[in-house]
Amino acid sequence: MAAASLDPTERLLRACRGEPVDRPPVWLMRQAGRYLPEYRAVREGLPFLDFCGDVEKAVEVSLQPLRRVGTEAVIVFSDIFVPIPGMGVSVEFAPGPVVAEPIRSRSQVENLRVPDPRETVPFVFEILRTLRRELADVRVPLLGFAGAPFTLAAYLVEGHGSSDFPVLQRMIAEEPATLRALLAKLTDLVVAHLEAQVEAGAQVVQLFDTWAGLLSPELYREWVLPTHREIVAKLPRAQAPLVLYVRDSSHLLDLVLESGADVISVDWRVDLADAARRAAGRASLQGNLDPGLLFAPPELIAERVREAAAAARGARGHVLNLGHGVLPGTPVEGVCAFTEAARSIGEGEL
Ligand code: 1CP
Repeated sequence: MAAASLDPTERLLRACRGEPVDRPPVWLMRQAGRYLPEYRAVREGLPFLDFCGDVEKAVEVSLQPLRRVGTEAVIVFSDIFVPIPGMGVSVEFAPGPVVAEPIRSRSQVENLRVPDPRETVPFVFEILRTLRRELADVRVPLLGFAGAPFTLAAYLVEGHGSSDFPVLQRMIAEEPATLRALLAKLTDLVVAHLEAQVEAGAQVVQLFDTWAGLLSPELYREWVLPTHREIVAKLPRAQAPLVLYVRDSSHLLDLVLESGADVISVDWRVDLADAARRAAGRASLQGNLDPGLLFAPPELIAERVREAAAAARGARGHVLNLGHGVLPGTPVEGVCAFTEAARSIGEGEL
């Protein structure tokens, strides 16, 4: 029984919950950003955190991809680091987050506050409320998001982005109690931030654990899985399903599935058909095209989209997306080819 005329909100919510749909919904991680000339125009000249706090501008850039590239969901424009200054940590963007005084000692962790984000970053919720009003007529769903505790900790401990986070790796080995205390505070912050986003109108929330894939299965089970399970348990998932994204997680998929998240977002290193078998009805899948594919000709993009949809057919639900964010410099036509191909998937093909 695949409903013929679902609106975009019903289609996404049903796909997340594993209920029948006419075709997979489509959106893209990092669908707002530098690849769009109109984003660069609005962003011009403002420090990144000020930009995230400017309600009018953040609403505008959140909506840009809807008009321009035919995405079927809007993700609130913000960053995983937006709630962090409220803990008492000063952060700058260059262009990624840079922490002037990395968190490496027990006393620094003890001094971190776990604020109510409604008080420290009220603009995030105002942006969400405004977006929900704007989207009501077109019935486009609104996503909220947060960085997962491990990924936030990776930047806080290292001080900046890295390909292998050596200071963090050393802390795992030598200062486990400090790291555990930091993860506990970040978990509380993430729960509070996502809860407040749902209260402000987010209909789905996504947790980004971009760097957890660095770990071996043993370390992931010890350091990451408990944070995911706690977040899954504490969020009002009947109201807003939770999508969990772990980049580079092909060696971790069974553990990621143990989180209990409604949707597991996988990257292009994961075989979707295999992931669907392993999920065995426990979770829906999201993904997983290589963002680099969007530089290819439209016919090739369309073919890969159809292949992904077919590969995910065994999953209880599938949300078409990339395996990571849209790359800066991606041709807008490539992004349009992706969403068009997704929208043209008919019931007959699936
Ligand atoms: O305009 C600019 O120069 C700023 C670039 C930028 C943008 C557009 C940053 C700095 N953040 C964002 C927005 C952002 N970040 C969104 C917006 C909504 C969307 O359209 O999807 C989201 C969901 C994020 C999430 C985010 N920020 C993650 C997790 C997802 C991922 O991409 O892995 C991470 C790791 C960050 C940190 C961050 N913020 C910005 C940058 C450049 C980075 C990456 C830093 C690094 O290289 O490690």
